[in-house]
Amino acid sequence: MSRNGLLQVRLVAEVRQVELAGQPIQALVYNGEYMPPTIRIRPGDRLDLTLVNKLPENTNLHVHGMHVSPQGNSDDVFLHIHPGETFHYVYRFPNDLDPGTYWYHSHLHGLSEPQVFAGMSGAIIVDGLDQYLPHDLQHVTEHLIALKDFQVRNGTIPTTSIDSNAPTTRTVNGQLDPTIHIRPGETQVWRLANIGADIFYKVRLPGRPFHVLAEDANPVSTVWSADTLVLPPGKRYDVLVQGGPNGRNPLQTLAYNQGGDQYPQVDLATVVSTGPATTPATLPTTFAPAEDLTHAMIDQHRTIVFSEDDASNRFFINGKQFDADRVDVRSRLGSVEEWTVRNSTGEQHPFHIHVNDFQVMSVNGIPHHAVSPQDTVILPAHGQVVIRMRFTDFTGKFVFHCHILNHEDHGMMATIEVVP
Ligand SMILES: [Cu+2]
Repeated sequence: MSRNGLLQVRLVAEVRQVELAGQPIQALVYNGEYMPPTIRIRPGDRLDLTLVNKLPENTNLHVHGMHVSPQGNSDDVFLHIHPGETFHYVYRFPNDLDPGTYWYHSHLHGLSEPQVFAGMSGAIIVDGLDQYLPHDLQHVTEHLIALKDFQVRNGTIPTTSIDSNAPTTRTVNGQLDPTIHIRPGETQVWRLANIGADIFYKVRLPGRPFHVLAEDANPVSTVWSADTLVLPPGKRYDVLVQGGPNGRNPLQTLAYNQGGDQYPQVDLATVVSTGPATTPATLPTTFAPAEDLTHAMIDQHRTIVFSEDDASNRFFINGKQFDADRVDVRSRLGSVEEWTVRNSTGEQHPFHIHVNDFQVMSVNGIPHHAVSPQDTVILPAHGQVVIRMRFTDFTGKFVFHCHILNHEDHGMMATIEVVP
């Protein structure tokens, strides 16, 4: 928790033995923990983050979803922090930073999948969603539900030849099937976040719909409800959940076909509804102000194509593999662009861009009436998504990429430079 607008955090990246699902496993972790500290800040805060690299390889850090400068010692994923090196990040978050759930993780191209898969990711919560909630729902009990999966090979989480389609163990906050308590009729805030490397979740709590307050830490203009929420890697939803009748209810991830991988149904956690029943609160409908780019003047149209070559395990954006020294897209500060992002492959890819959020306008030609911006969207197999975004506040070079980190490491990332 920040004090007087400043939060100081120290993260030590190292190889450590941790206990996962009751067994000792070698992992790559921050501060000795598979589920490292949750960073909690407010809009306008400064975060001074010291990253100590005790790994035998390079690493770096990305604050996913943050509207913050990509330059200097801020959110620059082109940095290489070498073994033995200590680096001081300083993030100056704007006063209008959106409240909700974000996350941090290693973003070193070529090593992002193994480092995140072996444990190097954690959650960030920006306070302030309460301001949009009715008075009786402010300061209700909240639960972070951070989703990660792990596999074990010879007592170690594998960092080479990771098979995202192999049997895997799904965890919630680093725990196997933890218990979440709620009273019958009680309303809670749940912060769902997929902070894993490669796999998707399709989350359901039978009979208890999720009422979405924010998508990718963007508060919605109108609260929407869903029985299931699909979270590709990188995705977050802040939701309201109301407790069901006394008893136990599994929080599940349902079977999901990503097009390449097939994920089975698994129970993630056990929700225990217990205690005196309360009358469920009336849920909000209209929520927060959200910018709508539907009628914006478009300064630039672009087409972006995601493709892959299965035989060589290479992945491309506009026919090219990632090159940190190349600028693929140059955009003007303050301009609004419309991108048609096409997926020419037979599997889904979650498109993600740093620094600025985007508004989804259509999916496969069907208009999408967005109630909030987002920073991660699934590109359907052999399909396309049209997005609009405004490049505000920050100049500099950053990236957009597929958030299946295996694909990102193998080339499915490109650079964008926002210029004055
Ligand atoms: Cu991909």
